[in-house]
Amino acid sequence: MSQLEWVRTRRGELCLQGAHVTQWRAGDRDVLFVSRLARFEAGVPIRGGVPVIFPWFGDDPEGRGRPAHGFARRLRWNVLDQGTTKNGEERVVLGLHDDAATMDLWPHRFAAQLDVAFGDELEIALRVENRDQHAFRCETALHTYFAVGDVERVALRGLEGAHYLDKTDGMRRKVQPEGPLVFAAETDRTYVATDATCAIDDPVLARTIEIEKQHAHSTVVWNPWAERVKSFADLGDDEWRRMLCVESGNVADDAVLLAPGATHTMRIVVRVSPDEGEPA
Ligand code: TA6
Repeated sequence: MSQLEWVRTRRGELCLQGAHVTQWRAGDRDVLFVSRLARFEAGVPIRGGVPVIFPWFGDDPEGRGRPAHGFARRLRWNVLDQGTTKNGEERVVLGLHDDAATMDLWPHRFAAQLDVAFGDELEIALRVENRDQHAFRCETALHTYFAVGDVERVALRGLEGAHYLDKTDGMRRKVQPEGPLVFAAETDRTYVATDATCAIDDPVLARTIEIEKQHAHSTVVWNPWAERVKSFADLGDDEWRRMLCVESGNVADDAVLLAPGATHTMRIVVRVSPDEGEPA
């Protein structure tokens, strides 16, 4: 089994496969969830952290059996740059471009770049460039798994009034009522046309995780809950309670159409309060 390659910094770490951030600490506490059953094997997406989703979100839109959530999270990205910014953030820049294998799956020339800054905040930017002679449409997302004390006790703010596609109800279009989103069952919703900052209020861990989006108009909210979690070999049956996916990107109605030579960059900035600063 080929060993995966990692970049480890003082505040976080990422795997070159998938340019996959698997750890970021605010103070001395982890903010991201990674399953204890995650498989760290070549070609297998890591269950947790921040999977990079490109060029499609969800199941193969053409129904040809291509990998769910695209191929970017299964491939090895290259480190293009690494260093510490003047603000003391540890920055890693990774790149992926088309090759024969990706062309077989998706017949478009592209270059993708992920720019990660581990600091008092976690900043991740995903840039896609159309390197082809024709336009293409793609979906991009940062499928972030957040660690929570108990998903039945958290509240998610920011999506009030937004329209969403409910995957647990045949992708029916609905409108999020006023008030925070609370969780009592399997939840799998794609909110569209909203660039609102979201916030997870977690009374058990006594913290709020804020997810600011830039040029990302979709938020996907997912928790498999107690039954569906059993269908995931790389998730413990009890782990649904300690995770919540709040995923930022441009999917469904918000998919990105890129002309030849055009680029699109989406970004998230994750903050945790109360500010726990550097560990003593
Ligand atoms: O983002 C939510 C979702 O699309 C769920 O429907 C579920 O399939 C989840 O992603 C995990 O997908 P994965 O391919 O990583 O097992």
